[in-house]
Amino acid sequence: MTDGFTPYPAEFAERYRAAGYWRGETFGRMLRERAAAHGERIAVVDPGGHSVAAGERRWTYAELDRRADRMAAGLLARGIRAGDRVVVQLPNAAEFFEVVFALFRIGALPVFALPAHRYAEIGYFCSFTGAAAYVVPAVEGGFDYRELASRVRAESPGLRLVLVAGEDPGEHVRLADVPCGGPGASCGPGSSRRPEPVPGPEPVSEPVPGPEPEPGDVAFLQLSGGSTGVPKLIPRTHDDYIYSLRGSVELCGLDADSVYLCVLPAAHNFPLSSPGSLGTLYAGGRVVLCPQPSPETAFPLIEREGVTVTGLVPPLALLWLDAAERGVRGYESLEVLLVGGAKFSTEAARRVRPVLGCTLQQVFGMAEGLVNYTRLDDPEDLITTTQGRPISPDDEVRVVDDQDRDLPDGATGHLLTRGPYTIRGYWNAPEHNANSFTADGFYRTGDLVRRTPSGHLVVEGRAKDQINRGGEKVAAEEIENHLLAHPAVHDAAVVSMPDPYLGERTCAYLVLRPEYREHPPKGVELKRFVRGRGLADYKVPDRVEFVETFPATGIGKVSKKDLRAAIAASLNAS
Ligand code: OOB
Repeated sequence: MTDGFTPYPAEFAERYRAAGYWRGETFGRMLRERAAAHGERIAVVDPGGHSVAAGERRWTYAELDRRADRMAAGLLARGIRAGDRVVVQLPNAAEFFEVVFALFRIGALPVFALPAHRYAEIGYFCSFTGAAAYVVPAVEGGFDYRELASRVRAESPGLRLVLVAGEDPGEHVRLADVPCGGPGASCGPGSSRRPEPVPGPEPVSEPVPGPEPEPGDVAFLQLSGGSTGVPKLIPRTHDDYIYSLRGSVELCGLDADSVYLCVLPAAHNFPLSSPGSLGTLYAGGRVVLCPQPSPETAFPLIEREGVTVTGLVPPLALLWLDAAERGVRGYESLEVLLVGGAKFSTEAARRVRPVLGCTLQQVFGMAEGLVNYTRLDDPEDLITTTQGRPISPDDEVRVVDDQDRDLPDGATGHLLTRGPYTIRGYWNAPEHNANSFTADGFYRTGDLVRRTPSGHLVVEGRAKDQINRGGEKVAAEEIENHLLAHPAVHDAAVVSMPDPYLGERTCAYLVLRPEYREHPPKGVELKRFVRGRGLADYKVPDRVEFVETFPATGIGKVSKKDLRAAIAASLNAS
């Protein structure tokens, strides 16, 4: 499967194999091996209480392995093939793993959508990837994904199959009716039997028919936080991603006794792989799915399941710290708390050990590849003031000025990176690739960093046109395009504004068309307009400001720097 994929140059691939980073593993075989080694151990705990399943499920490695096989057989029977793209948009439910491991085994590529995505994003993912199938819950968080799926399907001719996890699939197919291939079971699109209860541990089942994916094949498409008009897709291979899992498992101290709480949306790169649920499964540990990130939900689950490690974005870490300080208990078994996705303030970082009694591990990663961790045995000072250093000795990190000239340690510049688990190109995006990668294959992260003498990186800011809303990335241009579709809007510039809780929120500066200036639309109306275009909620501007003209830079471009300064000053004054 090389369509749209920029391969690693042969000499690099050879080097990464020779160094033992790429070991020829695939996700399908990884699960098979874990099931063979310790089939009876619990792999996934889903406490239920969501629309996919009311009750608790505890799946052993053998059961997850068997379910993945049966789901794979059922998907094959319904026409899903190697190389097909399948948009997966599931809440933190056990079925997420059943589906993605089934797709990994077939060699079909999950496209990892987030539960917050709506028509604008999903419609784009389906059409851009030519997705063959789309997997959703029925109704979750008050939102009917079946209706979204019907709308998207009507406009995506390639979308052959919508699978609904949960009881009432509406006009679509119930996910639970797909698995087949169990003892004596029929297998085909016509089979609508209820799934048999899967009995306890039994020998691992037969492999799925068809050629197995190769370790160098693309395993899935992850989403880029983005800074352009439409999101970009990130092709990750079995070899490269599994290496990042192995490295993360080691640096985060995971083993078969680790219990990882998956608090953030399971499909996001951070809770998926840093070390995340896939790292935990790689280590043979236990993944506990958290249906909701509040301390009131998470702490009792940590206590009950003996959770040892979890990952949070900074706003959630603050919420947990505050709850613990108020006397809410239950978190005591936590040994390591990973915080990343956005900058964690030194002040907050210093509270982690005294308040939660565990080791903080800062993580500065990106779905495109490079992941930095503070080490568990780093001095407290490095843990609280830096965002860590790369996983791999072969992660090449350059800090450069505007002309791509290398800067010395201590100077702030653009972070460029290349290495054994960083992509060489976005999927099917030659024009973006020309801007996002240097000629010799370094990825331009868009982050401004400084390197300490110890090799740790400190994130100082961002050069990309993106707002980091508590770890959720908002591409300014994407929102500007939606605002420009409003009849009253002549021009739009979306910038970040400081926020004590999320770090940043979005502010949309608008220049109105002359005929609307006397009676401008209300801010809420514009927000409603953007939401009505089917945009994920976190992308709807938090604030709308009207101006007559935009401040300009020396060469006449909109000066977002001045707009950011203006909104920060006005917030300070109020
Ligand atoms: C993670 O991945 P993405 O792809 O959602 O976002 C990547 C971007 C980075 O380029 C950087 O701008 C920002 O998110 N970021 C941080 C950060 N961690 C990520 N900025 C400051 N401090 C940090 N600790 O967000 C992601 C992927 C894997 C692991 C962790 C986070």
